[in-house]
Amino acid sequence: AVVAVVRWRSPLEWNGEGTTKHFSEIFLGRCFVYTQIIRPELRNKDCTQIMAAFKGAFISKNPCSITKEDYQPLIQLDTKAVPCNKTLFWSKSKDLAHQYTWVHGNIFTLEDTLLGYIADDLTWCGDPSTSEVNEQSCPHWKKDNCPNNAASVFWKVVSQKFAEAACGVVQVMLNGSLSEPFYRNSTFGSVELLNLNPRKVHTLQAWVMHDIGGATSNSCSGSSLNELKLIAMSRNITFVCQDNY
Ligand code: NGD
Repeated sequence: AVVAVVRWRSPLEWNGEGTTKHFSEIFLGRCFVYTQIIRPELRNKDCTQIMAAFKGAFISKNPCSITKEDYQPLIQLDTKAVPCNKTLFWSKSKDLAHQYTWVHGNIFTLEDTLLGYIADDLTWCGDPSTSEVNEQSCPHWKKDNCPNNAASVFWKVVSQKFAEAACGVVQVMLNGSLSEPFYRNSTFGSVELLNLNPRKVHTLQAWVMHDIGGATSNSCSGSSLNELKLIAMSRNITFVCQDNY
């Protein structure tokens, strides 16, 4: 007799939270809100196609071996660039940066663009043994020694594209209540800053914000901002800094 042994391999276990519950519904909901209501000029975008391209990057794959190429089909579906002088980067100041762009209405962070808007605060990963998302656990970007996880690679790819497309004056909001408001290994320091195109971007304007009630400081004249200034200048980009705008 032939005995078939069916081995059911369960998804790998990781130290991070699993894929956000109702991921597909949230993804499609956000995509429709963005393309139908926030930017109706994008109303002809196909959200189902965008989600298929997004999932195609990581579904059924080892969640620690995701590559930038995996996200290329997705990137090619998002074509709308931010107008010149309207790009805002941030580092360790997400909430304030988003409150600012929300109130201002005509300045854009990555999360005010389609893919950033859809993915912000979501968690996702796949598993080689299934074509579903892994809702049990996903690699933790610090605890799992897994730098090429689905989310980190995604943010690297979209941050790079966002920076490459910037033009004119670009702005960055930094957190002056930290000892290193500019941190070279952050996404801003390691991806966005280095992918600004000096032929298109003439000035980098830094806004260094401090906690209200915290110690007053003038971070713009400190060593951390000086490091940023030197990198900008070496790339032929004029650097301007203001504390507590
Ligand atoms: O290595 C990581 C990592 N480091 C920080 N964070 C990380 N997530 C990973 N998967 N892997 C998380 O990203 C952290 O919890 C923050 O919520 C967020 C940004 O980290 P932060 O504050 O250190 O700032 P970064 O300079 O690294 O990145 C912010 C800039 C900003 O101009 C956006 O255009 O880079 C763009 N971005 C990068 C990563 C994530 C945005 C996001 C986002 N919306 O979650």
